[in-house]
Amino acid sequence: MTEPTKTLCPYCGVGCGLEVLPPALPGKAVNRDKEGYPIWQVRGDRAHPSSQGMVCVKGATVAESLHKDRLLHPMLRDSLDEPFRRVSWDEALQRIVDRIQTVRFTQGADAICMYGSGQFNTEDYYIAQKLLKGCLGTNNFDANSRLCMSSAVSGYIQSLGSDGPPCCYEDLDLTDCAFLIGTNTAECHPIIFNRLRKHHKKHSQVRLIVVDPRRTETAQAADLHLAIRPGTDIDLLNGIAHLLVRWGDIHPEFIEECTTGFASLMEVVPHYSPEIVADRCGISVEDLETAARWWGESQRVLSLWSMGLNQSSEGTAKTRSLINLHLLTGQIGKPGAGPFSLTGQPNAMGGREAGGLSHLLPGYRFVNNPEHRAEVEQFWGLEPGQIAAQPGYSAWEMITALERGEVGLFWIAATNPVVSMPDLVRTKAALRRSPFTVYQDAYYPTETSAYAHVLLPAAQWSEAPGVVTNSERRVTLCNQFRTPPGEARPDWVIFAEVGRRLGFRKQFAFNAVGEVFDEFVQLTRDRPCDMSGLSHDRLQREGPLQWPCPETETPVPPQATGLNRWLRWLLHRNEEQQQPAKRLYTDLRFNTPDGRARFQGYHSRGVAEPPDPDFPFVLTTGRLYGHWHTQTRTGRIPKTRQMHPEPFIEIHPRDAEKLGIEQNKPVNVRSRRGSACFKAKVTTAIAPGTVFVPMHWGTLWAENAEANALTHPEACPDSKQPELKACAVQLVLADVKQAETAKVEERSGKLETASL
Ligand SMILES: Nc1nc2c(c(=O)[nH]1)N[C@H]1C(S)=C(S)[C@@H](COP(=O)(O)OP(=O)(O)OC[C@H]3O[C@@H](n4cnc5c(=O)[nH]c(N)nc54)[C@H](O)[C@@H]3O)O[C@H]1N2
Ligand SMILES: Nc1nc2c(c(=O)[nH]1)N[C@H]1C(S)=C(S)[C@@H](COP(=O)(O)OP(=O)(O)OC[C@H]3O[C@@H](n4cnc5c(=O)[nH]c(N)nc54)[C@H](O)[C@@H]3O)O[C@H]1N2
Ligand code: SF4
Ligand SMILES: [Mo]
Repeated sequence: MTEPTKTLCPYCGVGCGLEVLPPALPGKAVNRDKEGYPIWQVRGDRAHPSSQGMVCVKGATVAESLHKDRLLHPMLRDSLDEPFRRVSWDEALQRIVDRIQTVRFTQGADAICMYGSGQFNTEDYYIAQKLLKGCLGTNNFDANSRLCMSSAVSGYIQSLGSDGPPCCYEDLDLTDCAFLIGTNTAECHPIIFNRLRKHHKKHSQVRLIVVDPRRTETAQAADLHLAIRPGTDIDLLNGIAHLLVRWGDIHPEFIEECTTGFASLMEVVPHYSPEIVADRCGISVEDLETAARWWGESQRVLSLWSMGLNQSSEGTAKTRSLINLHLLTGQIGKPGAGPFSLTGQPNAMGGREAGGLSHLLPGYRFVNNPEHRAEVEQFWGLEPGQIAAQPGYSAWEMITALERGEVGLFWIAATNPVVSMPDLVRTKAALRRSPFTVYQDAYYPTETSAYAHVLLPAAQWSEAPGVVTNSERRVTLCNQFRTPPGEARPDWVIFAEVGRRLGFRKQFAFNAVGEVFDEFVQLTRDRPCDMSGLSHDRLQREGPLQWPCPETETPVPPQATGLNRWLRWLLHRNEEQQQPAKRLYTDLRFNTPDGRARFQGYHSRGVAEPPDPDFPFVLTTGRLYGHWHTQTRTGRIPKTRQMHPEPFIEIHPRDAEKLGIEQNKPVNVRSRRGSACFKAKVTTAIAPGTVFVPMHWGTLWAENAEANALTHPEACPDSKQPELKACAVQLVLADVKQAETAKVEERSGKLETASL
């Protein structure tokens, strides 16, 4: 019998285990796609603890995307106006190395920038950090996680002392009250949602609250849907805190013994009476009171959040305001409770562990901490002072540095910024100014390849082994089961080769990816994300494991002696139910110097670009169930493509009527930065005054339907995460004739007339 290969779904941060079998099994017909191409067979891995055999449509169909339109060879050109010519790896890499040396010695190392991705494996991330931050001495490595998780990272760090979601998926089966805010879990983390939904259906006392300006599929399953105005989350969260305090539904012992900064919250909370909050959020006082009552009376409150909070000009304040509620009520460090950030990409977590943002170093360390720098320099065999003391550029700061002509080499890998960055008019103009852009991707073309001087073919999921961490801190080894097409190479192999050619032979003397992982985990020793007990061999043998996973598991020292009776009881109860690493903070000691979690009260500032008479609508953007980001995979799979064949704009019937907009008629949408045109989807699922467009359609997949032609780059001052969830737009009924001739480009290269 053919043994299946164990791996993980390469899409979302749920991290469902997959088993993969070859297209041809003995005695069975060859599994083929519609075009007759043999396709590997994918099924859920029942032994994977995170997903227990479940998969959604994206995981089930992923194998159909692997062979289409791949970038097969390195390609090169001297200017963006020339065609690419195929070159050898040797020529491409030497060109990059020569350019790096020129830039280092003329402009300085900080003129080199790399923009990576939560779709790297942990080993890719780690090697990139070693190359950029270590050997080259520039912290200009940032990832698309900046557009995704960085407000959750800064919120956790500031409130709890370190990054890392404290919860686990079992909490979905144990909670009494699930509070989902700014997350369309049903479409974006479907297997998590299924698990929660099952628990909710089975136990009538379990409450499900969803906070989202849109009546999403997630909201439709809720007992209470709070359709707040975009950007009013802090008002709502402070409003709930106000009522919890007023009703005495708080946990004084927890606050007293386990937290600091309560006074800071109390300065803010009195200003958020139910009437004021209901008015600002556009909800009823009754609904607000219901939410607060359910939070207050539940034994176990679990909150889930994702981009509706993170992608905001006050993203850190939003995530901390949510964590405040958990601290106020002691809803953390116990089963079924806690603030649970759902990670977007498959390895956004691993990226954080490996230090893959421009202010981080491996092992949850910080660039601006001299001890952390010294530890890493010593470990990497570098001179003291080689790691720069200042954080590097964030994703958007790389764009502005390009605008100023300060970047000599821009290296993009495993992300498609010409669709996913905010303000695409500016982004594209900045990329056109780049004197030398390397683009390392699995597919060709993508929207970004048009802006590259060098294209490097990357081996993707299925073609290179590596480790990935999912939202519940569970680390899975993804095994290779296909050979890379053409000359494609794994990302870490490419980075390591460049490192060696630059003269750092000792630092990049790896023979196998398992050695890279072994080295990386040493840097996590005694850190909050301790993975020193993990190796590829162990993960192969024992299956996926959660961190912290120290090399020698020392029993947790009894912390309970100084605590009062209530806390001792809680601890004892937890210990009985716990496996180590299942949940963080079960000893109620946080990763701050004094072991206490920190309250911080914030006033809401609202969105960075509020609507006004010229741009009267708030545009919000997001995702659809069947598509993944910029469609490099899901656009090439018939099933997912048919689920969502074309872009659209959601608009409330009242607004549509006012503007004379009819169902399915084209609408021009303009912001201060750019414009786009979408078919109208008139629906009461969106509130009046707000419109929604999906983020998935770049110029390869539809004409003039880019969400990010409209968005702006204003970002949270702490997390530097741009506000992709709100900008001001105007809507104008489009000239139907003009729209009818709009073309949607088929990936096969044909042009077909869209039925706009
Ligand atoms: N199908 C699918 N699944 C995915 C992905 C994908 O591309 N497709 N991508 C993955 C990635 S990388 C990510 S980051 C996650 C994202 O997962 P989610 O965050 O669930 O997805 P989004 O659709 O971006 O946004 C979530 C919701 O935020 C709401 N929202 C907008 N503004 C506000 C606001 O001001 N307040 C509140 N409370 N809510 C607001 C939107 O209406 C939307 O329903 O999904 C992951 N899973
Ligand atoms: N308006 C708006 N914009 C958004 C968002 C939003 O909600 N609204 N969300 C933001 C968020 S949360 C995210 S995460 C980003 C996502 O945005 P992107 O990162 O731009 O989206 P992807 O399409 O996932 O791009 C991944 C690229 O990596 C390639 N790839 C896949 N596997 C590999 C590999 O192993 N190696 C290499 N080298 N390449 C590989 C794929 O072909 C693809 O081109 O978008 C952000 N932009
Ligand atoms: S829920 Fe996420 S990880 Fe699981 S199969 Fe679907 S896309 Fe893949
Ligand atoms: Mo994301």
